[in-house]
Amino acid sequence: MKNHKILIFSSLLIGLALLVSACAVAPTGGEVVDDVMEEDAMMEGSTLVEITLTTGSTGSGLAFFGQGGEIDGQENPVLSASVGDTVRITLVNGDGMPHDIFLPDLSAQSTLTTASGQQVVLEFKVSDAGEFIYFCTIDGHRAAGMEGTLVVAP
Ligand SMILES: [Cu+2]
Repeated sequence: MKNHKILIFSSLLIGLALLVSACAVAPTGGEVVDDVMEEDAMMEGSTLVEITLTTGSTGSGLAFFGQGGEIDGQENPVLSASVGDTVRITLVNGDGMPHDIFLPDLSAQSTLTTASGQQVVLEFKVSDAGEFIYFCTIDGHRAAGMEGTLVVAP
């Protein structure tokens, strides 16, 4: 009789242990689902690369100047992105002259900024690796120095 009680008690313990482990498995299952959803978001979404450039004079000419981040203060900075990124360039007019920014290889061109302090935003997605020229299309500005490169890493 005593052995029988122990057997029932043991069975109850085992049953309880199974229940607990079943519950413990559930959150892990949830995490797997989350991972799949995150992967989907990464495939559908795109990393946003935000770049701010300010127009100004160099003393001998004109240039785009990096504003903020690693390119801060750089004259016609090399811009960096990776394939699949969305690049958002904010062009701030720093000198009151008309300017824009144009990347002919990517068919991306901002509208004009014509007054000091006025900013325009150009956004485009990069789908190929390579080096792409950017410049200002206003007559004489590219020749005066307003030209740089966007490097898209594979
Ligand atoms: Cu210009």
